[in-house]
Amino acid sequence: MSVSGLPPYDDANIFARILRGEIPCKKVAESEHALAFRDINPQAPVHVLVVPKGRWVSAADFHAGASDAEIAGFWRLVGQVAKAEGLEPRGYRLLTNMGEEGGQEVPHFHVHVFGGRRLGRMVPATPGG
Ligand code: DGP
Repeated sequence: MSVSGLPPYDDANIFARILRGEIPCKKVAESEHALAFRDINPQAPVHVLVVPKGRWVSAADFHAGASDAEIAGFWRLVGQVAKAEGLEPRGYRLLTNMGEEGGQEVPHFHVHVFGGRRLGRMVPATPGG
């Protein structure tokens, strides 16, 4: 499924295990194509992860290979979570990390939804900061 250059999808990654119900999560919302749950190590008062149910590693991988219905279903749930968590119109941030330089820990494509306070700078000013 991965576009060239990516390692193969790892079915043992933690989000795959959450999707299979092998590991519990604090579920926020679910649709046919995506699951939203609270981050185990929240960085803001609201910190929700939204993951597609398919086996995708990165944003490029997901958007190149997933069906239009999967892509629409995923982003619709992201928006629904922001609204349901009371972040819209207040404000919030969406973020996706990819690969080593992007600081991705879990190799299953996901979007972080942060909110509930002023979030400050977009990216730390210093490398690794
Ligand atoms: P990233 O660096 O974008 O790959 O972030 C992965 C996030 O996943 C990180 O903020 C911590 C979170 N996380 C890791 N393991 C678990 C887990 O078992 N459950 C939950 N809910 N979140 C997890």
